Order: sequence, then C-alpha cells, then structure tokens
Amino acid sequence: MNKSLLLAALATLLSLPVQAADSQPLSRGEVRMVDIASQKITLRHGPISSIGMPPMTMVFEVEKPELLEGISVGDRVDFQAKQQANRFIVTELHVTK
Ligand SMILES: [Cu+2]
Repeated sequence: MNKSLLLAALATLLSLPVQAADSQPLSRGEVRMVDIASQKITLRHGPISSIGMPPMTMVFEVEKPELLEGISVGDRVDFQAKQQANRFIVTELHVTK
C-alpha cells in the first residue's frame, strides 16, 4: 500500500466515529416536568444509545430555551441528548403525535 492510500484509509477510519454520532437514532421519552426559568426538562426516557444510558426518569438541561417551546407535561417526545462531564443536555426535542 503506498503512502497516499494509507493516509486516505486512515482519514476514513478517523471520520467514522463522527459520522456514527451524527446518525444516532432519536431516543423516546415522556415529559414529566418543564422548568422554563432554569431551562430544564424532566423526562421518563427509553435507552439513549449515544451516551449508553438505560431507561429512567431524570432531569436534563436544554441546549437552547426554544427547545421547550410548545412542550407540555405528558407529551411523548423524540429527543437527542449529549453528556458534558456530569451534565446531560438535550440538543434536539420533538413532540411525537
Ligand atoms: Cu437517564
């Protein structure tokens, strides 16, 4: 294998985790509490594969306050969350019909 092929193969390998993170499926949840003032939402959620979390009920921060617009207790939602140290942050949130 020549050097440029090797570099191309390496670049492909290195880019894989990024692509996998982008294509993570949304997780399912049900809204238990919405706290607009502190930008937090309590969800009873299913498994979150992107951060390896089993189903539970817990509080998340939201990345942007707009994510909480139109969200009510009892809504079923699809969402995406990320972990930053010991903080869990919702980055995407949609009510499912
Ligand atoms: Cu959890």
